[in-house]
Amino acid sequence: MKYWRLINLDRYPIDAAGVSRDEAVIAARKELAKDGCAVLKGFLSEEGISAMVAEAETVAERAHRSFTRTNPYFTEDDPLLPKDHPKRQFFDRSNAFVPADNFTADGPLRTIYNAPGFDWFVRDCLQEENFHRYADPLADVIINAAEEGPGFPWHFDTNNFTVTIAIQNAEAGGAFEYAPNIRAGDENFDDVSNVLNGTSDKVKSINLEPGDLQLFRGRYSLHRVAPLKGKRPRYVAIVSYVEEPGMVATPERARQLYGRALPIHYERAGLRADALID
Ligand SMILES: O=C(O)CCC(=O)C(=O)O
Ligand SMILES: [Fe+2]
Repeated sequence: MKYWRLINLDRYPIDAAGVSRDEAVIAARKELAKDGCAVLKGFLSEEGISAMVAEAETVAERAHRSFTRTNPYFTEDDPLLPKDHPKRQFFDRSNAFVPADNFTADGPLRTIYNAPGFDWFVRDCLQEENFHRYADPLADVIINAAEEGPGFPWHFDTNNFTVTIAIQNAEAGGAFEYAPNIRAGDENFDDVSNVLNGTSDKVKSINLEPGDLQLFRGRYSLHRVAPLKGKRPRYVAIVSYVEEPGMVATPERARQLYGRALPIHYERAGLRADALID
């Protein structure tokens, strides 16, 4: 596949230095500075969207499903806190991640990821100093295939930013909702509580459409994917970058999210153990 047919290069000329590329970067930076979220509408072409839907449908059955109950902080319950504290609010979460080794080099997802200028463009928008591709062969590019159900409940991300490409929406529901910078100063548990119980006026809602590229700083902004309805699954591609070169997941995390771990996960974990002994 040819990247120039999949990406809307007229609007986002990521592969060519010049004024229109710079304008796209500046527009995204402005959105990110405002509330930590930039949506680059129509990043993919119509052909790009169809190719991504077709690829998602082909690999969806290979998704690894996992179910957890989680609070917004991904921490354990703390029985010393009052019952209504946000750290004690647990929600059902179901995940179905298609691991990265299901995406071939000539398929649309990897063609977009490997498009000349793609990494550089994303990095330039986010203005990140330390920016490397995730070296995890199960997780550098994945698809989240979400079916009817609770969506992805309220949480703060543990990573600095997330890069996603919307592929297909559910029949109903699935809005991306977020409370911008709600804990940028302190933890702000009162406001967080209001979001969790549905009484906050600080929540923004966006409807991502197939082909949109989203850059989101989720560490300080409480967010969720609203409950999903209908037979059609919601497909989102997630492209991962990290702060240090060569990083991979721990074997435990790989098994939890992708259902298996590879020799590289064990090797790295072993190396780390050796380093500790030294
Ligand atoms: O599926 C999405 O749109 C984003 C989900 C999310 O918040 C995350 O992966 O941390
Ligand atoms: Fe998130």
